Amino acid sequence: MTRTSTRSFAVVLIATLATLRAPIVHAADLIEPTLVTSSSGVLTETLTVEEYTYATTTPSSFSFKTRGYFGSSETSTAGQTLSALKVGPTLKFKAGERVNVLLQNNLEVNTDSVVMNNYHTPGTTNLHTHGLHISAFDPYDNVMRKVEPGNSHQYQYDIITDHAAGTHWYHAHVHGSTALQAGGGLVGVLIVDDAADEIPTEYQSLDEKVLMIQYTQFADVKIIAETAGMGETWTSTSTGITGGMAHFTANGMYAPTIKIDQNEWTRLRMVFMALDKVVEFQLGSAAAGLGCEWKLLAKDGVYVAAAPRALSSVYMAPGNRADVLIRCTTVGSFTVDSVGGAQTHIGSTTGALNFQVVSSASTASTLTPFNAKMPNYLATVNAYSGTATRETHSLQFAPGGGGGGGGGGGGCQVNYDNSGAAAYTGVSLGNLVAGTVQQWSLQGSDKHPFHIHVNPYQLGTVTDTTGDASSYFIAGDWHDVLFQPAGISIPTVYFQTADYTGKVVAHCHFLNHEDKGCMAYWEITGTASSGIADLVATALTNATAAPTTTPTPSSSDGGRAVNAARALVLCVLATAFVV
Ligand SMILES: [Cu+2]
Repeated sequence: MTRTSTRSFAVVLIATLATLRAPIVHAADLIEPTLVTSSSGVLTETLTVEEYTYATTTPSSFSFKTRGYFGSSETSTAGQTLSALKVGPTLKFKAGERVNVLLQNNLEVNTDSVVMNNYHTPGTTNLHTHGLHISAFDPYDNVMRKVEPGNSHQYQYDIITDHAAGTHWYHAHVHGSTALQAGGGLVGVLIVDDAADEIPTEYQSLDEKVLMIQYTQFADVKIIAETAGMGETWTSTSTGITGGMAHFTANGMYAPTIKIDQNEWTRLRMVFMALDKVVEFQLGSAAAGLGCEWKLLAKDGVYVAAAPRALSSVYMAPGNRADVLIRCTTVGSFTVDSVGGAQTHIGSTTGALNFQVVSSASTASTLTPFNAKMPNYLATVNAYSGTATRETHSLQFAPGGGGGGGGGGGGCQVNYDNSGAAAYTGVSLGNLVAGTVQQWSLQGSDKHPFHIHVNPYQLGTVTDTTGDASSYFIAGDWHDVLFQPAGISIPTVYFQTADYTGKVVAHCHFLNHEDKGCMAYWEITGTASSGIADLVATALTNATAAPTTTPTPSSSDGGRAVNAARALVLCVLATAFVV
């Protein structure tokens, strides 16, 4: 394994015997999480879940006990005090490779017991690979798996040979402790690296920065810990935490300076996490004077068609990713701001992200628009008219279930196929047959972000009345989290049940709502195949030409065959599902 550990995560240790006041950090430069990459086709890493205390003086002064992922090359800071939130190592690998992650749970022993659809067992954890198109069976992305305090679990992910390149992330996902753990900082970034023939080489060589953007709602996380009867153990509530302390961090740092080179495009791999807030980012007022522009490259780890696309606002709900290209022609500083709005929840924040354009001898150049290579499972399905079976379903996030930080109102329940809204029961809501077109109508995704595991979905018709000519949401885009901002309507999404059988989990990605019962799952049944016969891969093309209508056959499916065989075996071996 190769590591870029020379830039180990530069959290500043504060002597625990000294005062709790952390050193004031004036515009520290952004530091990226430790990068762990694959070598000879294999990535091996241990993620240890450890407690630490985050102590900051900006934007307000407080300390907060929380939890983070520590990689095997990082110094354990268990029990220490840090001036930045600890973000897990970035795991970067390619399609066709094997990823081994040993999850070591060093959390405190639980003092409570499971209470269905309420916050419970804060010490129990697991790992979800949000956005990866992989099996939900052990040892893959089985979010029903529980890793108890003091225990470990070996995950192994064989990434199929035609897995699309993209930006994804990982986080804890035990129903009942997800909001506390992921909302408290148990997050890290996953990158499926570009294949040589996936996007133009001019894009592969761009500078890029990982931006794990968290809007941490400390007071709400505290209340969740108190609900589980472990407020003091989990968050040191005696230090006093109020709602006004919620703030943005980038890679765990408050308001770091993100340096980009003048005249050069930089790729930002943005991942957003908050408990139950969404954000609309726009370039701040200083950007225009510096000749700054940004363009959209990918959403939720899938390249948009005719990339890069003109961009005004970046809309992100918890769990969303946005790969954005940014360039300025003049040296100086500018911000990316969170703008207010009826449904953006996070109010106006100038300087959610802070950039500095550094002098460079480069001259500005243009980028050639392209349509990325797309694998079978991402073949256009939203206008499918072939002979494959079409299953039509509806999913409504209906009010109910509580779910505010303190368990108050504002939550949701899943109403599937008009069966009546109900909280999660731990029972499958039905079967989805492998190799079918899934056409799902969504309701309530203007209040609750819709997330589904295993297969991302393609947007159907989009109605955008916001007046944003570049519209962030266009029919045909792929998402795995969808929150409709005010003025935008996306009633139907599509996907094909390709490559995998087994559980497919869907939930509101306001994770406090999920813990409170706004979650469901289905079983994909039948025989896993590479997908619907007439929905097949397309090659990289220049976007000035129409996307090819005579798709290129997909490459070797060795990885898929291995996965399918493994899934069948593991299906038999899988442990019984227990809530
Ligand atoms: Cu919700």
